Amino acid sequence: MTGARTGYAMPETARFNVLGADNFSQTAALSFGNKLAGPSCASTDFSAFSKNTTIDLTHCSLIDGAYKLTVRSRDEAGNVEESPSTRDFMVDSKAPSVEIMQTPPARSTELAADFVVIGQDFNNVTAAKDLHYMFRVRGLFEEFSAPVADPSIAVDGLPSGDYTFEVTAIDLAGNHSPIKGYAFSVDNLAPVTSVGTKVPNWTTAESITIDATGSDDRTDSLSLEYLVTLDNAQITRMRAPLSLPNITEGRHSVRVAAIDDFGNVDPTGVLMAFNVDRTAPETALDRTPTKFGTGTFRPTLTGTDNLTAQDELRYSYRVTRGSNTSEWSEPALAGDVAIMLKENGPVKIEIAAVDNAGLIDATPVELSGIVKAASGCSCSSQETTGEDLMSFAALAGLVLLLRRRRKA
Ligand SMILES: [Ca+2]
Ligand SMILES: [Ca+2]
Ligand SMILES: [Ca+2]
Repeated sequence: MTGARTGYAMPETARFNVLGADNFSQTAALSFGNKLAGPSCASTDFSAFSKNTTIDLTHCSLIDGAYKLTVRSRDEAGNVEESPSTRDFMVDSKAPSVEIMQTPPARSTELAADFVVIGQDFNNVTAAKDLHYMFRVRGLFEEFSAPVADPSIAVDGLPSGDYTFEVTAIDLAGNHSPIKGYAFSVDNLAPVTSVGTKVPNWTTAESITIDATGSDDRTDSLSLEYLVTLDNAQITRMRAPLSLPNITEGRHSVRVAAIDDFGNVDPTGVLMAFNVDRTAPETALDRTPTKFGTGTFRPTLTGTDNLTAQDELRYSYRVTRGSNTSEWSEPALAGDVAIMLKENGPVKIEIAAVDNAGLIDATPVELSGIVKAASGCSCSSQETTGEDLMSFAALAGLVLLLRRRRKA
C-alpha cells in the first residue's frame, strides 16, 4: 500500500494505491476491500471488494487527526487475505508558520547573505526538525528553491542591488506557511575618487580647498563623502569641496578617498603633496661692488629660505638711474641673472630673492655705484663680470699699496 508516504496527508491528498500478489491469480485479477479507523469517515466493516487499486479518501471530509487504513485482498478463487495490510497516517490541514531569525544588514557590503529561519507547525503536528523550507531571493532568482531541511540558508554571489529574501515552511503533510520576507540592499563596489584641480605644489594659502569628485555604482556623486587624511595622521570625513583650514608651513601630503553611502571606501584614493610657505626668502651677495663696467653685470647671489633650497631660489632685480626705476625683472636662477649696464653714470641696483612659493624678499640687497667703461680693456665683447671688476679693483689696490711702500 502506498500513499501519504510520510504518514501525513492533507484532507485533499489522502489517496492510497494498493497492490496485491497471489500464487495463482494475476495481480490485475485481485480485488480489495478496506476500512478506516479515525476521527472521521470511520467504518466498522470492510467495504465491498473492488478491483479498483486506488483508495480515495479526499471526498469524505477528513478532519485532522490520526487514522488507520486497513486493506484486505481476495483472489479469483474467492480466498480472502487473512492478515490485512494497515497504514497509519495523520491528517493535517493546518499550515505551519515561519520566522526569519537571522538576516544580513539591511544595507550590506557583502557578496554573501546568511539567513536563519525557524518554522513551527500548528499544534506541532510536524516536529520542527521535520519541517522543510523553500526560499527565493527576488532580484537574484525569482523561482522558489527545492525544499531544504537546513534552516541556515546562505546566498552568495550578490551583485550590488536591491533584494527581498522570501521563505516558506512546509510541514510533512505538504502545507505551506504564509511567506515571510526580508528586504535588503547590497553595495559591494567601492567608489572611485578624482580631483578636479590638483593642489598647487607650492602655495602661501592659510587653507587648502580640494574640489574632489567621485563616482559610485549606487551613491549619487553629490551625496558621496570623502575621507581626508592629512600627513598620514588626521582623518576627517567631509563633503566636497574639501576645506583644510590652518595649514602649517612645510611639506604636506593629503589623501582623499571617496566613501559611499554603504561605507565602501576607495582603496587607493587620490594622493597629493604640496608645500605651504608663507615666509619670504633673504637675499645675500658675497660682494658689494661700487664700480661697474659697461656690459653685463653677473652678481654672485646666495639667498636663503625656510623651504626653498638655495639652488632653487630665483632672483629679480631692478635698476634705478636718476629718477627712472625699471620694473622688477622676471625671476631667474642665480646663474642666469645678467644685469645689462649700458650707460656710464650713477646707478642703483636692487636684487631680491624669490622662493618657490613666489614670495619675494621684502628687503632687497641694494648696490649703489658708478658705471664706467673699463679703460685699457681690449675685449671685443662687452661682457664684464662683477667678479672680474672686483679682481681688477683688488689688483689695482695692491699695486697702489706696493707703490706707496716703495716710496716709503
Ligand atoms: Ca500542519
Ligand atoms: Ca558603491
Ligand atoms: Ca619661503
